[in-house]
Amino acid sequence: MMSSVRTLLFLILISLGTPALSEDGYDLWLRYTPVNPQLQAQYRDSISSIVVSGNSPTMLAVRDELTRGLEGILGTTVPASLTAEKSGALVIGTPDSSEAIAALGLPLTNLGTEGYLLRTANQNGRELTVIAANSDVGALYGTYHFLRLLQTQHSIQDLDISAKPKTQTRVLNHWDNLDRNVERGYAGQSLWDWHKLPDYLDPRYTDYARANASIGINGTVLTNVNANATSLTPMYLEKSAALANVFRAYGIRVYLTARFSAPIEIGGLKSADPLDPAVREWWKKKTDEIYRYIPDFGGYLVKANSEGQPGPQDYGRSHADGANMLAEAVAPHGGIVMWRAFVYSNEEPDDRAKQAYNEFVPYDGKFRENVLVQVKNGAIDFQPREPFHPLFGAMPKTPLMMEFQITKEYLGFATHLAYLAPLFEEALDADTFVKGKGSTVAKVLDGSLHGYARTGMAGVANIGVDRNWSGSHFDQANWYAYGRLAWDPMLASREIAEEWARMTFTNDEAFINPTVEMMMKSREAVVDYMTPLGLHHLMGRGHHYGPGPWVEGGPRADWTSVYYHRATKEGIGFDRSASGSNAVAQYAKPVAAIFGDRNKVPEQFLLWFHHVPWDRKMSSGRTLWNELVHAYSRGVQSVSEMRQTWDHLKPYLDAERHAQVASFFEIQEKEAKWWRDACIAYFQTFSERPIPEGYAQPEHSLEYYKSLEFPYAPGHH
Ligand code: BDP
Repeated sequence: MMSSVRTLLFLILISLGTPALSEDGYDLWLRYTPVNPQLQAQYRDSISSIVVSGNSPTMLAVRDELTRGLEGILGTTVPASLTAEKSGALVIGTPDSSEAIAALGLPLTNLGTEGYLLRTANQNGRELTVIAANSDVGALYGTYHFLRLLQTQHSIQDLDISAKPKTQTRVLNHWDNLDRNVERGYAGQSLWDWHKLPDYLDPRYTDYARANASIGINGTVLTNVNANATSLTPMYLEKSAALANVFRAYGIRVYLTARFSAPIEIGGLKSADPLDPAVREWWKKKTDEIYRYIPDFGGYLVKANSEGQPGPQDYGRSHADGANMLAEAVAPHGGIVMWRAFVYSNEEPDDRAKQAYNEFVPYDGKFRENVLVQVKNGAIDFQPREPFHPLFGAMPKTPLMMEFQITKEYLGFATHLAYLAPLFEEALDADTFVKGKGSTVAKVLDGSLHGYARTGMAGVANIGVDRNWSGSHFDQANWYAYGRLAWDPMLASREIAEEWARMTFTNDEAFINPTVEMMMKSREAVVDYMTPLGLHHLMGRGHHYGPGPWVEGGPRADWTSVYYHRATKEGIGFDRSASGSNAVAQYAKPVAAIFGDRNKVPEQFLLWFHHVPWDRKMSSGRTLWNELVHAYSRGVQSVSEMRQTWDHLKPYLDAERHAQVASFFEIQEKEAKWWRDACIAYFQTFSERPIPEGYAQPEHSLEYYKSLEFPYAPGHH
């Protein structure tokens, strides 16, 4: 009796699909699990052998990845073969390395060094699947694309796909310190085990490179923008060189941050004046030395004259003077300088949102050709929502690259689910109108709008030693989406979400649809419960954990919340229209006309650009105050819904990952409510209006929220 019940249970379980084995997230989106049996049979029919041409380290990586991937996906080992003599061969290489590919005469000329073709081809009656490129790295990218097709259960019959990246420099910026503390990092310590380098090469470095190559990332800045000159000393260059040696096969170049005062700190000079010949000579020598360690060193990333960092202005020189000095040093080696536009000063009385534009626009055309100016997506600082940075479109003669923040410093650290691709997409799709309608930020970045010779995108990494790399399973999606968008800024966030979810969890539609829906609304939920209607910079002081709309005083006005929300008894919001700071004038006229008019500005930016009376009627018919309460409440509600959705998805994935996401949702729900209640309680002291009927009162007093302290919140120093 018992045994037949057991058999029955077993059969039911089988028919439901075997519960997945426990997973810890380490494999990211490169899990290579079996696809459904029908497809598996089809794939096996199409691929009966692998022919990888060439034996460069990159082609060895191709062979390893394919072997590993196909074995997992097809559930069988696909033999490697030297020639494509049989039907069903999967041939990978370049016309130089592969006779079969050369003989096909494929249209590769327009694909550059990183593009590739995936083709089904016929050769002397044999059917082949071909991954062809002009370079080994192109073949590697093609390989990952091919594996992605299998992982997401696409047909590989009659393949005819060609792709190449739309930006050249696609880098992660690690804000990693030499003591392994990661500034604004929520996934544990830095991956770079500096102390054990260069002798011990953690196998994880290779997996890091694989993950990046799989999404087209081709560079990594190893060190924090708040830089330490020690990273440029021989001892550390040797360590960086060891990492570069691991990454090279995967098409990834190493970059370092350059501390502007390094000539003084490690060079023994009296000055770091960029026009001083001795200083210039020092950087040349130092750069030559770096290239001796790392022959394909990518170049420097620099944060200068910002938040206390040294820079050319310490000597009365300009950003262009500083950037050009370093650019001259790397130029003979083919390197670049990424000079950050994230500059603002408390001494400057003007609106912080205007300062980068004011500082940089006069220098358009004054930078050397191998300098890219790296601009954050918005004019303040990686807030949950910002209008696009007015510098985009305003420097036609200077290549601008985008800087996104993948680590969620302002969107709930690692525990809140906030899928960032919609945020990235919103910035990329924003229309600058500088050359008429359709002059999107994406077109600035891919170089097409202004004819930039150099292009790039940077993402501040969310990676650390946590087993799942990013601190949470869903934060892996942000790393993934960043890479995909750097490769092609026109991709749709929803498609990226689906692709990622299929590879990371399962192809089961019953899981995919609700999960993608949940991801797509997740960032909007954060905006709602933290900073709705254009509010910004309301977080706790220093560590940026939790709400702190009351933050005022201290060393700098532009590091307080009151500077940004400007709440009074009459109203709330920062007047950046012509009657206020006139930041709107930094945008092209058609944009300025919309942002500058409180009746035309999208409500999501209302309080970013305008100071608005509490009783103003919103499009919903509610007063501004009631709308604010409504938005904050809606954000909390959204999180509850996401949490419930996730509870229902339990049958579709392993218990380990499900449980962690589930408990993070509990944290998020609690913290969303905390944000809502604290902000409403605080803003109510200005609005002096009741919480509208049907909405909950804040759970605690304002004094309680203000009394909370978090001296050990992660990511702070
Ligand atoms: C801010 C971070 C700070 C960074 C700075 C930057 O709070 O830790 O150093 O950005 O981008 O958002 O330089």
